[in-house]
Amino acid sequence: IDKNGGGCPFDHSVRSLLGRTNRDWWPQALAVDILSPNGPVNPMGDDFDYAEAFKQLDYDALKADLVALMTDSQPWWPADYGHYGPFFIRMAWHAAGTYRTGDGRGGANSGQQRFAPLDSWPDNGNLDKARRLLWPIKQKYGKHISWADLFILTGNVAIESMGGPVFGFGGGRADVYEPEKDIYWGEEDKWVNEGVETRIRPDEGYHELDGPLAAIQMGLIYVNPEGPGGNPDPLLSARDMKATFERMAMNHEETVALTAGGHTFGKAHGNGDPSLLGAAPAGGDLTALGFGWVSTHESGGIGEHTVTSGIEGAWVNTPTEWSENYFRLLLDYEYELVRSPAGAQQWQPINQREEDMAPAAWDSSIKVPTMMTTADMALKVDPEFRAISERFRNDHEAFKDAFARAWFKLTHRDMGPKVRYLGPDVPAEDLIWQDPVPAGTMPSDADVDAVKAKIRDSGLTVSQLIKTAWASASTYRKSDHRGGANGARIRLAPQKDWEVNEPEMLAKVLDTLEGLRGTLSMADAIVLGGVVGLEKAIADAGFSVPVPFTGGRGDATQEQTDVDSFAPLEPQADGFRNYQPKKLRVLTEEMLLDRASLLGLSVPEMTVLVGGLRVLGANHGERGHGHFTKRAGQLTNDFFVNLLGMTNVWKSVEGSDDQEYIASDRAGGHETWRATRADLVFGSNSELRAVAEIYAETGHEEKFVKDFVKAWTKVMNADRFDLA
Ligand code: HEB
Repeated sequence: IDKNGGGCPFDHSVRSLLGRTNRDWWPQALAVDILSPNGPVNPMGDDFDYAEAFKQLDYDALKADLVALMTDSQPWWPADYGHYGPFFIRMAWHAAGTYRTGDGRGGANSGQQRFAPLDSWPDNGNLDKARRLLWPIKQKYGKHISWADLFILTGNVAIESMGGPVFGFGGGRADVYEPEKDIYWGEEDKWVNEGVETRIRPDEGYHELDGPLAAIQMGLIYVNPEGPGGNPDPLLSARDMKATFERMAMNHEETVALTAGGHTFGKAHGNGDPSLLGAAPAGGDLTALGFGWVSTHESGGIGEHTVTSGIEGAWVNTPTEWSENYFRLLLDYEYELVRSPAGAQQWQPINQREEDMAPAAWDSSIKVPTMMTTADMALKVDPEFRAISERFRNDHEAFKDAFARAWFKLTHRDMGPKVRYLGPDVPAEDLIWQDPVPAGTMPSDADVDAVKAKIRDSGLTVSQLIKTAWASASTYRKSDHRGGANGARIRLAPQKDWEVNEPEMLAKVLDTLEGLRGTLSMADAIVLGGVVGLEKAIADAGFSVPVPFTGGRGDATQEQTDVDSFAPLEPQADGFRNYQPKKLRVLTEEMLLDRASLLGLSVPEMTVLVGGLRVLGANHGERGHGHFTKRAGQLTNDFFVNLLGMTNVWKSVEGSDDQEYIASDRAGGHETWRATRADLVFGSNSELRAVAEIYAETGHEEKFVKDFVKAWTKVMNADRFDLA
């Protein structure tokens, strides 16, 4: 959490894993989740297979309906210029734009824009109307199209319907039915429009965004259109755009292409008094049925009088057609700072020719000046952005291609490998950010058995085999479906050099496996090594529990691996391996919980894995923390038995800053064990203790082994989308 942003807007004390949550923002919100223990929230049930349902979708009919919807203006929310296209592009961009590389969370893949806090972020103003415009279509196609897919597909259709370039579309984003609970959006208790501080403040020593965050103020997708903290300085805005878009996996060229391409369409809304707007949806009136920002303006604050960002006007003279006008107007005119009717700071072309003015959104016979936000001005004023802008202006085909590709990446970045994409518009070209893995072949049982026998005789220890398999598979994160054992990227840069993976030991194990893997891929051999290690540990403990193995993984090459883009997957801490090189702002046990969450583990799965990994000797280095056993290498429940009994008295090791603990025998006083916070939490936290007790109970020795094998196998196969 430190690595991807050491700066923090407050102090350097411990912060909570989740920061400010929905309940903090809206204490009065209905606690629907008290029903969660009574059954799954998803009304489609566990058997529902979205991919299957999507395959039966009449995709062309849906697209045709979306095209028709673009110009079907509704009186309750009239379309600017008679075309909803720009509005829907903003909806799709904001659905995808919350993605951040640091933890892979955010993004479009579960349709979170429907839920708090996102539905009520100031930056998502009035997008509740966009979703409601789509409802008749969602209703019509039902289970065959998820909201999450519909947001993105609608954005694509909008671009296409206005003549813009589109690279492709992949479906496959299954909906969820409750807000994400595992995501950190920041600690601040004020929104951007309530004057919360901006997060990058080099003058005060805050050079970077905190943790995985990718927005500069609470409630923004990326940057404040009026400039950092409302300061209309285009150069500072450029600085923040670079920082935030990098965290969305976009380089500076992609950042320019996206912003310019997006603002080739539509307008900003600020023709009225923003103080007349009501609460955001999560705090909205019951009778508004989910609508927020209801205006008490005489006209109802729609059409001409809409207030969203507070900025007013179109960027170009042709806001519902793809064109070359954005860079032309940006670069050819000088701009002056003005205020919109809502009081927002924006930039207006000086001496604008009438033919370069935009039609009024509500009456095309009226001409109004165009505008640029401070963020747009960054593309003109910042020297690096300026060079890119000029190149794109002079080479429109290059701009088109860059926009189409960057949009595709923006909207698909969190979908994981291409095997997860569905539908007829999936582009054939492989893209490096998809982390391509060549298809593997399913090895025969005979081959698997032969390799197993060789691994058994190789001299590799249980600890080495388990560490290597864990290191390979545990990079997986369900947030953006990246990482995992498939591809065997553990043997490539950057993973092979990560400190958490103990590079020297790892290289030796991989070298040995390489020599005996026969027809198996390395990715399979690594996981099979884990199976062999586990089977030995189980047998040595006196049990006979089989360990399943499903081969068929492929091996990626270094060329198929973007070293920079894999860097954020490096664990800053891994409680499963008792790895934590330095104290972080988030507690060790919270980091463990976070990793378990990204691995998609339940509480019992996390618990049984930690207990098992400790006795198998999976700790980073030779640290004996949590190694509560005298029978090393046997898969026993000793971790739980020794943690929960009253034999030991624990205390913090002096000078360890509450990172290391030591136990002494209550009666004899001699040292017994050492531990970290990631060990002791299973005794101290009442919920974890309750589960730990199950694994310590007499009669549950074999259950422990079986549960461990199951959870282990789940991690090993977490990225096997090819099997589905
Ligand atoms: Fe944007 C709109 C800002 C990026 C697309 N934007 C907008 C607005 C603002 C902005 C302020 C207005 C709103 C209202 O309504 O009021 N953006 C911005 C910023 C940024 C951006 C600051 C960063 C730099 N965009 C972007 C992107 C995209 C976009 C990337 C895509 C691609 N937008 C857009 C659109 C629109 C907007 C399309 C229009 C909408 C309508 O028309 O409704």
